[in-house]
Amino acid sequence: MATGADIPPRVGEGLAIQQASHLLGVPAPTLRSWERRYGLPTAGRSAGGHRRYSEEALHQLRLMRDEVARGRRAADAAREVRALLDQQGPVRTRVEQLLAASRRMDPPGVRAALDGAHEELGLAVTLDEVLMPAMRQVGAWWETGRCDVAEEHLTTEAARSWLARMTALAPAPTARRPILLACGPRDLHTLGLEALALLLVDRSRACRVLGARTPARTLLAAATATDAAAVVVVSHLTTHRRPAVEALAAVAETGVPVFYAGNSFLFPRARAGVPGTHLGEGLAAAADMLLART
Ligand code: B12
Repeated sequence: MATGADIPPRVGEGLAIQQASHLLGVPAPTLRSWERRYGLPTAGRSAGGHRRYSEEALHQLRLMRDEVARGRRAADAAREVRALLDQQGPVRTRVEQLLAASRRMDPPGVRAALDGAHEELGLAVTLDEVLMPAMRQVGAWWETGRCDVAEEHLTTEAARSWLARMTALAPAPTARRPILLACGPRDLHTLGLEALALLLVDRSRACRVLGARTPARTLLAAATATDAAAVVVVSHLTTHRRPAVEALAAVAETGVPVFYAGNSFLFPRARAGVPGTHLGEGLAAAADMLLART
């Protein structure tokens, strides 16, 4: 039989469970258990009754694996993945439009997808349900080698330029003390922060985005210089959490209210002892909370 180990598996015909397990780095018993308990994925069967994993099934399993790797319990991870997969209608269409533009390395296409989503669905849904899930998908493609880093960079920059354009068009802020938004001292992931800023300025709230890798002393100086009403710190990688927490603590000591968000703080144990208020996962809900409390 021509099944040498050096011949890459042809997914088109559906992979056997051991091949899928090897490809994804997930043990076969775990794959069986996810299918049995959560119906993820519904693998097809060969004529002999053996599981066969299609491209779509592998995609579902990667999403599941990544959610579990982020630290979610399998049942919660399955719920998240199911919600993403079950998304229908205009939101799904816009996500697909954005991802298709990403695949073509077409920044104007990415911005056009966001324009269309904004027009059809409004700003909050565009950011929380179109842009963020699409970016997560691009990240998963990059991680699994399904796209080059150039595709991720072009998509990110297209999204950031769209956010910048929308921010520039926002109404003049009402004269109030600004909210300062910063990444932790070692964090480069600014997109969530910039999207939150857009939601705030769209509602006439003054804010200042200090951006990537903001040192604690810079944050402190800016909070004083601008007489900030609140400070938000975002951190994405757990390895960068500690300096982010130190920055939060430095500001909190001055009495300015501090808020934080990002994957570094996704789970309750990562929030233990962190000064300030967790903004949660959703951008629109975070904007609501900040507007209500400052
Ligand atoms: C774009 C991107 C980059 C860009 C960022 C550019 C920019 N200006 O933002 C660049 C190229 C710089 C980058 C660099 C790196 N990245 Co990167 N990146 C991404 C990518 C594709 C999108 C990030 C994004 O904006 N996501 C959208 C966010 C907002 O979604 P989310 O993470 O699911 O966030 C949820 C919550 O945490 C929360 N949240 C997050 N942010 C905020 C903000 C606010 C205000 C609120 C309220 C909530 C909130 O809400 C979300 C919804 O639930 C992700 C893929 C992904 N899964 O996200 C990888 C990803 C985050 N990056 C990753 C990695 C590994 C890196 C690098 C270490 C790569 C490297 N080897 O150099 C560096 C680290 C840089 C650093 N020092 O911080 C990993 C992190 C894995 C992990 N958890 O450990 C990811 C997940 C990719 C992957 N699948 O492996 N990256």
